[in-house]
Amino acid sequence: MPTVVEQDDATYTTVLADPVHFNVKHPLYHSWTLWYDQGGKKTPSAQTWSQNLKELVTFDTVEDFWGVYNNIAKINELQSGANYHLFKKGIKPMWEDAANAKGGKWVVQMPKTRNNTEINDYWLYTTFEYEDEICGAVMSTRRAFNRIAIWTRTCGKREVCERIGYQFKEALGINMQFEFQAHSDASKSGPYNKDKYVV
Ligand code: MGP
Repeated sequence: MPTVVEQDDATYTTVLADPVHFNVKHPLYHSWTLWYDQGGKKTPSAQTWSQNLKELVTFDTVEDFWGVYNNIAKINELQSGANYHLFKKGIKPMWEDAANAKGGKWVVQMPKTRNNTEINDYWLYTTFEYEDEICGAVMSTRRAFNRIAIWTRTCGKREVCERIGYQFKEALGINMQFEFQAHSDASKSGPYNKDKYVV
């Protein structure tokens, strides 16, 4: 029997009550766009790399998030080298985008387990106090490991940055080292460690 919430003269059926015929949606604070790239060449040119980025879908409600999540290939089903990028609408998942240019990323890299399914749910746990600082998240699968990264807007504010790192680590509940790397360093070849924080 579906749970129906009655309010004034309107009748609302939630997704929990009836996953097919629900008529009310819960807005998210932001619209989010999901992008995909299948990886490949070791050091692609910026042009080749961005041409491989595919914009998949944009959503702005809880129900539409679940619709997407339940219908896309799970991360452990993607070919090695592939990445999902979930970014606030309007921010491209690349260093060059103005929102990312002065930012960086918190990264954790996990060896693949035998059933390799834990990675599929990690992005459900990534909510933050400094919400404005968050640009997006990248989930990556490689031959021997999976990786999740949270991209932030500004890398100069050490305190805020570390707070995000701690929250990210707490949310995932993984007892490993999480590292922060500035995009300006990631985009250079050779040694880097300018804005590198660790939690
Ligand atoms: P990656 O996938 O972030 O690194 O970037 P990874 O996983 O260490 O390397 P992989 O070879 O195992 O995939 C891989 C390469 O993609 C980089 O060296 C760049 O050539 C290119 N690339 C990645 N990003 C996020 C960007 C970007 O934002 N802009 C541009 N121009 N190139 C990028």
